[in-house]
Amino acid sequence: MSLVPNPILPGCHPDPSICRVGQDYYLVTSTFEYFPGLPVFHSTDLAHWDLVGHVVNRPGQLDFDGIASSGGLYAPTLRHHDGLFWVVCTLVDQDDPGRGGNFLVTATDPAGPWSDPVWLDADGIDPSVFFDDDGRVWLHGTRLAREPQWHDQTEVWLREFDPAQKVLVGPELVIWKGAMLGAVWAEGPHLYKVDETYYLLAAEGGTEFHHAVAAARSSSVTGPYEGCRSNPVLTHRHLGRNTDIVGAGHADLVQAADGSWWAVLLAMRRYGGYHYPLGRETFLVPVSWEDGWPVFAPGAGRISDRVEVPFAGSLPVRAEQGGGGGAILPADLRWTSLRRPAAEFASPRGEGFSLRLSPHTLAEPSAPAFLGIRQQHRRLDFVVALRAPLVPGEEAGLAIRQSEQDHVRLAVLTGPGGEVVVRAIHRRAGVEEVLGEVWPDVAVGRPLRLAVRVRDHDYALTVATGEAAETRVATADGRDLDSVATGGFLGLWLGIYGTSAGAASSTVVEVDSVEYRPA
Ligand code: 6LW
Repeated sequence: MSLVPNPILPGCHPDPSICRVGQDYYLVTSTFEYFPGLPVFHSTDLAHWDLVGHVVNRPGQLDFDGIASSGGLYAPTLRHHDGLFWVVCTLVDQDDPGRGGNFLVTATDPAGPWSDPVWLDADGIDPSVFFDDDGRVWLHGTRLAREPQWHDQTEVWLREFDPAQKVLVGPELVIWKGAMLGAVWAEGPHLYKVDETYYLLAAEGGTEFHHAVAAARSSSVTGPYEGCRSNPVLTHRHLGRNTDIVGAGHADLVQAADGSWWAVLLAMRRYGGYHYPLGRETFLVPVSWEDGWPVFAPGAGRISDRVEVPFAGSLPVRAEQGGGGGAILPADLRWTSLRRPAAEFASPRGEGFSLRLSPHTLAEPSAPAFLGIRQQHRRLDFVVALRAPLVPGEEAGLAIRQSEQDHVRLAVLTGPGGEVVVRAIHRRAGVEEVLGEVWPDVAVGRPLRLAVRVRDHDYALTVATGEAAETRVATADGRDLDSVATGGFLGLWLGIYGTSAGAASSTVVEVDSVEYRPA
């Protein structure tokens, strides 16, 4: 018996989808505009998860250029069938609905390589795939209701898929519109077959405070689907906004090798008021069956911060799960850039990177020189040692990123007189405000240590030279940066960046090390 801490994947890991192959579990989550996209995690006990690769890791697979933050890759579904892993997902461009769409990629090894996408003739988001035991394959997903009875009403469609031709075939059916009258955003559907009955899970209420999981069943894959009388089968919305874990929804089921059932789902850890800078995280709950219906977190009815997984081992918690801490080496799979591969501007060097400045800035939906990792802890130190031989007009440093429009930079600049300036800048809804500035007494290009020391909602931004004590430049407030304040779907990223702000540049910033330490 082992008590496993929830969330199983802390930090921005929304929309989890899971499958089992023998003794091995695999899980993917949404990544929006980050690259590589759709991390693949592996576990043998549902408790310890290793990041083994990404589904989207070649620029030729998908084009993210110009897709604004919180567009990009939405809720993927991961399944395994006949020796092949399948991911179906949506590429979303909120400014250009004609772009992107639903697609399928496959791989024999979940760590990759994954195929190029096959585009599916289906609109909406949150596609899923179900392999029936008669050999038929069924795709389903969510779209705005064609004939809505209320605002933001969605419907779950179902259509057969021909795996040989890789096309949708036959009639399209609408099988679900939500459990509650007036429910918005019935989404994230997944179909299963258990004991000859077809089950549909779908989220509803929207992926914020009112999120919920609903269940329905049918004797036929095409329906009609009968809602569970216990719906919503899991939610935290009735617990109020002061509860620790909010927004529970978007679940996927898996049967463990020992026959027990489990669900992974997203929820948010709120603190310091109704804010959750860590974003939507992946949690685990046990599931039992009663009267032919799934019971989520039996006896508790809610996500707990520790979950008993009888077959879980007592291995140390992995870095991906917020364990350990220390230098994040260049080869660490947690590094992500924006929209395109980091290799286009960064080269590994020792414990860090040589970072070539990009003319793009963090304010553009392009591929700025940015490399970051998810914030996974309420309290942590993120420390960057760098040398930045910048000319006036260029900047490089540390960023706390929500989006193009909302982020905080601790920027190193070279002033007009050739002096080093370290400036904390908050870009809030697209408007920049200087939070503070210091002038370290050091020559341009000499070593600097930039840090953000996160203590709940205080993000203290500091600079130090050599062995000297650090100077606080400013303190940013995480409550201004989380998606409750800014909108969008993301948690915060902490990273390094460098920009020549539109100009051509041959400047290279040497990032000697980056450390992430839970405090
Ligand atoms: C999405 C939808 C959702 O695709 O959030 O939790 C959207 N639910 O299902 C993006 O994560």
